[in-house]
Amino acid sequence: MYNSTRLAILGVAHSPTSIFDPAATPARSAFGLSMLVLSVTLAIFLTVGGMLLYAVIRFRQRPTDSDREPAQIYGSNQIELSWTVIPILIVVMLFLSTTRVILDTQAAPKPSDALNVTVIGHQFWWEYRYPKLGVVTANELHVPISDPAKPTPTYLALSSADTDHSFWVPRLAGKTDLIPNRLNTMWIDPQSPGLYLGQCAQYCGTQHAKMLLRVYAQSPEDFAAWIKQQQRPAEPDLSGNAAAAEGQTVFMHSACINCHTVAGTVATGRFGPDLTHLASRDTIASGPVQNTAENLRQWIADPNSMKPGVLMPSMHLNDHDLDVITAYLTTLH
Ligand code: HEC
Ligand SMILES: [Cu+2]
Repeated sequence: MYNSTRLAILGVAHSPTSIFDPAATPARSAFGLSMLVLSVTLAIFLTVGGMLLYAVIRFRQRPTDSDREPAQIYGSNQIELSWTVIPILIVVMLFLSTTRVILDTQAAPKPSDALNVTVIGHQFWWEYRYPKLGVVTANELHVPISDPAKPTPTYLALSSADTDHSFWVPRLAGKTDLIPNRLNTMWIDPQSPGLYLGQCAQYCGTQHAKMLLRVYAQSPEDFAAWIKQQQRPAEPDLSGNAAAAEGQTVFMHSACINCHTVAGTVATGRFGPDLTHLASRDTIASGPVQNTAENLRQWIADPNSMKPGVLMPSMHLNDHDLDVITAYLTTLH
């Protein structure tokens, strides 16, 4: 029993989205604050509950009791003062600690060399733009890890293209909403490399549940290499790959280009995810689908079968066109 409870608690702590396992400064300070509030309120609960339990048992009615009410105490200044002053002190203490965490997180001065990423929420996927670096990608956010001795935080500027969404990667920071025509900001500074998961935390429509978040925290070298690769235009070498070459032609002549961008081509649509480096991503459809050739093909044939309510229509392509478009997309590294 003890062991299974312990395992359950450890399991929660080690789940990839556990708030009990913070891995960046904003999440860590929110975690510290919640533990403080929890311990204060737990102490109050135990004191009040304990006294109540004691009174209920100690002063319960016994068969030998008379029917008269026991003597009542009125107007003890000491008792009244203590139950007024102590709670006020507790509330002031909680207020000050909360204010400090809010200021530390929201009013932290931004280093001039901080990495800026613009995050745009869409039904039902994430657009990430690195304005100073000329990189645009979707669904998989890459950031450098931050060394506490020389912090390199990533600042996110969040907005929405349609309705409200909310960016929540519990191990990195609290939630921040993405609201149309408004710019919200937040920052993260993961300290160890790894994949941090999250989920859109504001109901935004049918596929809200499959609007997952993936943050790849990388060493400075790995991050620089990733940026360099994303900055390259998509120039797949299609000379030895007839299917992909044909797929490129079909793609460029179909409605795909109204919604998708492949940098350096006629495809400049912005309604759907940028596909310039699609093949460099682990997943498609904002997290729930592994980026394999079979999945890509099924996605293009009928996105609704993988993500019901999705805003990409089925283009009713024939098997041949599906094959060649898939072949083309898998070359977009
Ligand atoms: C009406 C606009 C529209 C058209 C036309 C369209 N798409 Fe999409 N596409 C989207 C949207 C929106 C998404 C994001 C869906 C989601 O994840 O919720 C998407 C997602 C994708 C993805 C997954 C990208 C990722 O990184 O998750 C691929 C691949 C894709 N589309 C390929 C195509 C191809 C190939 C065509 C043409 C046959 C096409 N799309 C036509 C809107 C469109
Ligand atoms: Cu959403």
